[in-house]
Amino acid sequence: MDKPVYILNGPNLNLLGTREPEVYGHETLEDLEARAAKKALSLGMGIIFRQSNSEGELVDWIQEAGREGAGLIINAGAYTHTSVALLDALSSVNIPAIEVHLSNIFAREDFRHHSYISKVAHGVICGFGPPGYEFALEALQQQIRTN
Ligand code: CA2
Repeated sequence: MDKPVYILNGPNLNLLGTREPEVYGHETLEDLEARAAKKALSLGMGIIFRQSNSEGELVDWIQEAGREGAGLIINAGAYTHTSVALLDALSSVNIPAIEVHLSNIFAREDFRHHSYISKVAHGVICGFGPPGYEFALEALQQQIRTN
């Protein structure tokens, strides 16, 4: 696989490991990146791992992934539940996208049960904590191979 897979993380995920460990666990974003990098290496995939608190920056990166990536994994954080802009950006790209959440959003508040981006995601992985990113890499590899 020549092109890298983009792993994009949305607002407040830079705070991982510092607060709310009962919901999001103890791993930091850097730990998560290291975990994803190790898994990607074992699968022979390259990754570009990023986090932003800005919706527009995430839109720019989705467009970049569409031009330069083989696939996309996105944990859009709270924008999952609010952003038509992210839905539109994901709709515009021609690569498979997998939506990931650390927590089980369906076991939480009602407002987290709806995702704008699930409609255009190839699949959704939620509730497994950091290993969810590894599962997503495996799923994405299957998607990329079969397309
Ligand atoms: O479960 C997930 O991965 C979420 O995407 C995380 C978002 C939340 O808004 C979604 O409903 C589900 C929030 C990320 C905030 O992360 C924090 C981490 C540590 C401390 C505070 C926030």
